[in-house]
Amino acid sequence: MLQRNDFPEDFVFGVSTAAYQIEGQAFGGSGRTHWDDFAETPGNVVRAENGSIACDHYNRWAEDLDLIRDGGYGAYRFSASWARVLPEGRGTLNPEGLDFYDRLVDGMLERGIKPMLTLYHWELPSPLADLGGWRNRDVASWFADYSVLLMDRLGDRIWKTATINELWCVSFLSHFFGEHAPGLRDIRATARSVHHVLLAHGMATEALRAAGHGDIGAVCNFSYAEPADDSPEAAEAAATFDAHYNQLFLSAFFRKKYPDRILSALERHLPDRWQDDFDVIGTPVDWLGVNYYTREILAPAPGPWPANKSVPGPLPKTQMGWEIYPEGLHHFLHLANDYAGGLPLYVTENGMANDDTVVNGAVDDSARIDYLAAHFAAAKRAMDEGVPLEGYFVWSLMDNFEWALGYEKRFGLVHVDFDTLVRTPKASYHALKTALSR
Ligand code: IFM
Repeated sequence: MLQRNDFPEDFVFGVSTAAYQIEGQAFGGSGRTHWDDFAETPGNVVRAENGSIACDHYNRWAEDLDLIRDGGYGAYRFSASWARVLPEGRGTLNPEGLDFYDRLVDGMLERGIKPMLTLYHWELPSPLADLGGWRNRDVASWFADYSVLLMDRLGDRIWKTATINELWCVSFLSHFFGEHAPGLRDIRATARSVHHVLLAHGMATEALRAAGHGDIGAVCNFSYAEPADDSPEAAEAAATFDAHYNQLFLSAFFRKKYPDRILSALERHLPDRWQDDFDVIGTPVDWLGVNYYTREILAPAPGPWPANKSVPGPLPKTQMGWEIYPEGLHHFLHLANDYAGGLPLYVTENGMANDDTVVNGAVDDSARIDYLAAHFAAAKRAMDEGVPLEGYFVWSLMDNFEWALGYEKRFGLVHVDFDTLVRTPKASYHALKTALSR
């Protein structure tokens, strides 16, 4: 594994989490979210699990921040729950919620950890979902208002702010593939959610700047698109996947347009006068976050757009069934740099799920150590080739609620026993601590 000294002096290593996955949505006067509704609906989430208790981070945050400090990390990428701050999504504030994030941020600073805040990591307040959620254009201004309100309280201590985590998941995964809340499978809803989530990002960025807040970034997820064979049909299947998954959001942010392949499929479902929003959508950001885990093998499939399907690949896989493909990280750091034209880049998420168990007080997750070592090396190779990567955040600090897959998939450097909520640092936590210590 590469060591701390192999990276520049000011390179930042951190860990990532998200509010609904760790906090415990039931605590502290938070409002209901569309993930609570989705999880309560049979068949959506493994064992019908939900985030109401999660890792109980709402109450155990100090212990968790100690783990980050003791692991030698310089930064913590966390998210705020919109419904914890504004239980109805707008209107009346929940002072307990704001106080929680205040304590959390102060706790980071007391421990020498830089706070990197994500404003939205997927738990839309249910009252806004009732109004159409991401299908309703007004969501963009609701999100901008919430963002300014939260940052007016925290912004004096926040290191960097990301608007919306993984816009592809907010739109496609949730409105086209139906795997995340609100569980829709509808192309018109997808096109609208794509456009509105981009607009929300742009409006929040502009509103935050106008309110005096800076260092604002966008965070996208990427998955390498590999054709299943040498046929032109497989190449087309991979190109279609690459267009909606990897290129759409970068193109919108940095070229102020949708890729042609997206327009030919979605243009008739976009809201009226969508072209007029691109100056807001493309308002400059200060940095770009890259979330990367795996690749997809694409084959053609009968039926309407996207007319492709993922097929199993030959490489070793994680507990998610995801192929381990570090070359993809190298590829996407270059792609991100091509679009972002020299802006600072961060790997804002990378890591793997593993079927980890505690044996005699220890967790042997050597597969995760190997995974991270290979991905650190891929990132370093891109840096040596000139990519301005300034930091790397491992997903995740601890095992947590893996959305529709519940608590079974374990991504943490720290094991969580979901009966007792006891935290046990895994071998990977100890290995990274040794590798990254100064
Ligand atoms: O757990 C998720 C996270 O919420 C967003 N990015 C991918 C992770 C692993 O699936």
